[in-house]
Amino acid sequence: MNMPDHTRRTALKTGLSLSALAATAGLPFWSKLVMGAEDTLVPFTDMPDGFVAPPVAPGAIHFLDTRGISTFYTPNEDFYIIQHYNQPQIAEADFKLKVTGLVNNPLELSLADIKARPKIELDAGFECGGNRESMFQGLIGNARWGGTSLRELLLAAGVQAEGIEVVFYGYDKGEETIREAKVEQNFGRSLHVVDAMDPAVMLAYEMNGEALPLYHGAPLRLVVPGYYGVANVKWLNQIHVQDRRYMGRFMGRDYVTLSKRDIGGEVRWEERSVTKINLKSSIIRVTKNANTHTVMGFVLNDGTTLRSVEVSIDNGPWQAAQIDPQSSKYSWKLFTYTWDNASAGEHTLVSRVTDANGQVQATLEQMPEKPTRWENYAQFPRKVMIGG
Ligand SMILES: Nc1nc2c(c(=O)[nH]1)N[C@H]1C(S)=C(S)[C@@H](COP(=O)(O)O)O[C@H]1N2
Ligand SMILES: [Mo]
Repeated sequence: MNMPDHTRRTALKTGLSLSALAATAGLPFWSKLVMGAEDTLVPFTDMPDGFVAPPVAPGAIHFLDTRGISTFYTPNEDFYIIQHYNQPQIAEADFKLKVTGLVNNPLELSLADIKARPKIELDAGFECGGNRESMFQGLIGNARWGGTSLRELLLAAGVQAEGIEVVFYGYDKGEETIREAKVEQNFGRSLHVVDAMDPAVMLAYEMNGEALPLYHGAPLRLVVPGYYGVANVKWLNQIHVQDRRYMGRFMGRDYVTLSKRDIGGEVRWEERSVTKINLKSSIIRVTKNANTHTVMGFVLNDGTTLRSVEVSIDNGPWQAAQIDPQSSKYSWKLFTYTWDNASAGEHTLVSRVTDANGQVQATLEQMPEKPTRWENYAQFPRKVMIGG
């Protein structure tokens, strides 16, 4: 097989099968993402008329119109925005990051101190744990993050043997009612020390080559590749190492998925924190160019190597889609599928992703019973209307 070197490298890096990539060799994948003058959007009939994504505004949430995704990196201006308290503006001179608790060398670092440390860069895509079908999966984005290694910082601080939990506090805060008490708390999330020591975890001050924007946590945020958005603490202010679980709102009460599952042979209702991204794909756009239709979508997961992404039309056989060769371990993976001979009328399209362990994206019927709204990773059938 004749394959350019960089394609082969990408294949090795992402673990995608060479045959899946071969289909894309020769034609740059991005050219399929960008809508040309000849391309028209095929209307989804499952989308309400006049559906619009909310614009970016101070204090507001923003999700993107996934039909418009046309680049591997989400532009900073369109990356989704979620915050649960305020959006604190921290002057660089006032910013500090404290490392406290069960460490041999407590630290207090300025932004300049952090930027003086060795720089790492990594592509990571994520969605909010509350992303869902009703907003057509718009709480999503993929960016190149630049910053410094959390692991190296923790090594410099010297985590003591009893330190098992690393807590990350933001500058933002709000009032919480816990039992009957009203208290002020900062946004907080935690990682087990083993997960915090993963070399991919980063303290990021750059997003797509620019200074981290205010709404995305300026000047410094945590990025935990392969985790849902909630793990990526924005406006980071303090890292605290302790000898027990952190049970704050966003670990212990909110962003907690209740589901019925098999726990070692016993069926139990279980609550678990939203952490690693479940294996998920979704179709987000269909375009028409002359007689050819192109179906496009994304995959997100926790970084496990993928085996395939497939599309089925009107419950027909699963057909292999092509995955963007620019994809890397923790990025989103955009895919396209060329749909030949689409007949006039309404059609149902669905995608599914399979990972290298043979795990297949579940259908809604196969999902564990789950009364909470977190972690919506079921196959998402879409309906389109092909004109006559
Ligand atoms: N400090 C702080 N960090 C936070 C949050 C927050 O409210 N405060 N929201 C979290 C949630 S729920 C999500 S989905 C992501 C969103 O990141 P983004 O706005 O950069 O897309 O930030 C996470 N980090
Ligand atoms: Mo979120």
